[in-house]
Amino acid sequence: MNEFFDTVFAPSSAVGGAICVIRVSGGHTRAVAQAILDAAVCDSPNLLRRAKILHGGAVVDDCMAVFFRAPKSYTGEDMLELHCHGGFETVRAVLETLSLSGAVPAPAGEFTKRAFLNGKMDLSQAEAVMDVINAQSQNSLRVAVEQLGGSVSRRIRNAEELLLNMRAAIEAAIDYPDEAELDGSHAALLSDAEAELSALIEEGRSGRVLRDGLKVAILGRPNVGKSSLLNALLGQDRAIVTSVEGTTRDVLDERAVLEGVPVRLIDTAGLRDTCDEAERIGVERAKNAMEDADVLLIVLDGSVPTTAAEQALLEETRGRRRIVAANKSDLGTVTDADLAISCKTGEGLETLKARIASFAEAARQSAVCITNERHIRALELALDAVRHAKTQEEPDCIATDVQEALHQLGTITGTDVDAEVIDRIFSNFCVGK
Ligand SMILES: Nc1nc2c(ncn2[C@@H]2O[C@H](COP(=O)(O)OP(=O)(O)OP(=O)(O)O)[C@@H](O)[C@H]2O)c(=O)[nH]1
Ligand SMILES: [Mg+2]
Repeated sequence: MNEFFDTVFAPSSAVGGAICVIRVSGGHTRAVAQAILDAAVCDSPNLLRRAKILHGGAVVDDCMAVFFRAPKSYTGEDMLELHCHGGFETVRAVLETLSLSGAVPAPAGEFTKRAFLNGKMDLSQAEAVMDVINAQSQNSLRVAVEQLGGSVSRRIRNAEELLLNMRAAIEAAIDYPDEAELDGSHAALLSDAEAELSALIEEGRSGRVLRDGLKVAILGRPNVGKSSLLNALLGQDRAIVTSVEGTTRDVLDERAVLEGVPVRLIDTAGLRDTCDEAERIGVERAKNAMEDADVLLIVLDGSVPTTAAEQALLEETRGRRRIVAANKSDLGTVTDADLAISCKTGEGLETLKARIASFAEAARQSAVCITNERHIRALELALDAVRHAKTQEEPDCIATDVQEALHQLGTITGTDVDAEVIDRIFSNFCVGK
């Protein structure tokens, strides 16, 4: 039993639909197909054929099956896809049959991991697979599909070439100190690499918004209507609303799409000094959410004058990207704010949505390509190394820094990455992908 350790299987579509696709991949795929199918599907690769899945002579399911011959498959290995009936019991029986044939269940992300390890795609493309599946808006889907096509590696190629040229020049200077000297043109190469990396990081910061959503923290003193606003923006009653001050204690983090922009709306506990333990922790969390947010949505009760604490909050957040909204306009407006709104009548809410979405405009308009936090971090480390290289005199020291920058770029595409990092990335995938 389980003698085909290299050959794995997993359902690749949700169980419970009309049809479930179960994938098998690995060196013993043919043997598995022969053991469980009544038709010789491996004799005609890439052709979907009707076949019965058999177990001990009994028919488990009547399905469609297709064989892909290595290396012309998703994983680069021999692969079998079974399109069987999607009912829970059928899928369970087919998986059991596969298990008894000697194949083993695939861990999360195993198929895409094998595709990466077999050179079918680079690491940034493999990561884009999950971004395609998880895309929250048309824009993030478009970018993820481009990344799946290799846009990230194309985008960093320029920086990589500048660094490779730099490395060649330094190596020449080290090997032939009499003939090759490091001159101004080498310093210029480093400056060009610095500019290129800075631009990529800037792009990534706005691109991250497309992928992970614009983080909008809703802040204000108790009872101004923060939770009411969250519900109004979501179009559903998610947060508890009462007339009691201090209703919200925990941080609520909800996804929405406003005017095509994926947004994470974060409702927080009303900011005030309090002796209540749970509420105090809530206020602490609200402050953390404020630090972390891309945009602050500060809610005032527009029907009454602002308090000293609100004035302090407005002062404290002056330099931040923010919208100040005076709620309860249905009760009259006595305070000055960017916008008067009412969660009760809906006044100003459409304008508010448009204002929130406009903060992601840069990401929507420009041809963003880098969106992944891991990639942005690697670019930042590469930039640190290049900046460090600029302060160095000795060719050896410059060479070390340039090599470090190249290494960081290599972690993005996966040409230069630890097994541990690879495992961590694929463990976030779903089973069957
Ligand atoms: N008239 C009027 N009442 C509102 C409006 N928005 C919210 N309220 C009321 O204000 C009270 C407080 O609303 P919440 O949404 O719970 O306020 P909050 O800011 O989340 O309060 P905490 O969670 O305690 O910080 C409730 O009674 C709401 O019905 C509005 O636009 N107009
Ligand atoms: Mg609340």
